[in-house]
Amino acid sequence: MSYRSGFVALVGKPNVGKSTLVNALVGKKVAITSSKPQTTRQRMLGVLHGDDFQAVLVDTPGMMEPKRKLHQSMIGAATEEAKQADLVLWLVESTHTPTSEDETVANFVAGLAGKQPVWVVLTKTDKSKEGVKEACEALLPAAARIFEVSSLSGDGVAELAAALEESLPEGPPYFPPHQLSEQNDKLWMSEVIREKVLDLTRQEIPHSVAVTIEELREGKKGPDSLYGRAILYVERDSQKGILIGKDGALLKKIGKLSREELEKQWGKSLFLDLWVKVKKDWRDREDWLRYLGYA
Ligand SMILES: Nc1nc2c(ncn2[C@@H]2O[C@H](COP(=O)(O)OP(=O)(O)O)[C@@H](O)[C@H]2O)c(=O)[nH]1
Ligand SMILES: [Mg+2]
Repeated sequence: MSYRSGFVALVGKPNVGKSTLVNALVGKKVAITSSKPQTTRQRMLGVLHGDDFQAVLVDTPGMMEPKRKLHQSMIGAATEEAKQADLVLWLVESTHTPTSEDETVANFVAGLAGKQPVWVVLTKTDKSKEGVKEACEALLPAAARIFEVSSLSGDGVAELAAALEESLPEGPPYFPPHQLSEQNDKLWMSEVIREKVLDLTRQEIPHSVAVTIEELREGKKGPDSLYGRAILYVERDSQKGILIGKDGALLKKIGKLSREELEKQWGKSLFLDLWVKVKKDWRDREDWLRYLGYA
């Protein structure tokens, strides 16, 4: 039998469950997720392996109205990935009737539909609302197929994976058998820390934080230990105070949760050194977006 493979881009408005679905399809956490919109800032890959089959899942930032330079590069990343993919999955929440944001994505996707297959995926079916499916069909009449999944319960995930396996074109394996993502350790570490910030903070703080890893090396306790030093950049002095918290409590908690998750994944002990710095309005600064890997 010939080998099948391809790039599958997941697109949709923020918070519809793109990253959670990538993790569910891959069977391992390869992308961070949170209840806050705009969690994913750059392309993340997850690899779904089968017999003589490989789907490279491209998790993209949510498409929304660009208010900052950061958003422009996020949207740019999502649209570029979609255009280059072999197949596009357009995700819509089954929990709400489509909004104007969904319509914006629908218009973009409609432009692609003539060139590459686009499937609609209704997400979060564990909480779905009636009539949403029909409303989606009205948005994109040309949609070839509609799938329904819950990444939380797992319902429909295997069916979607099987459909990908049937539909992707003949092609080469892009990644070796056991590789599930392409994120290197430093990028993954910065993402895990950012996920904890997203979980533990509110309002503008989650969106104002960027994380860089300044050092990641063997720790003092030998080959089974790691030492990592990260900087959490915020946009204003007031945000720095909030992120550190009273007597450093919040920063400690961010460090503890990040360390525990990374230690479990890597099977090594980790000493994690976190610093908070202010970089005024970095989200609107081209040079900083580049430095942080977002542009
Ligand atoms: N109930 C339910 N919640 C989900 C499901 N998939 C994702 N979520 C939640 O929706 C939120 C956004 O998910 P995320 O994957 O980060 O969305 P993204 O912005 O599209 O990547 C998170 O709080 C997830 O836990 C699902 O199948 N069911
Ligand atoms: Mg995401």
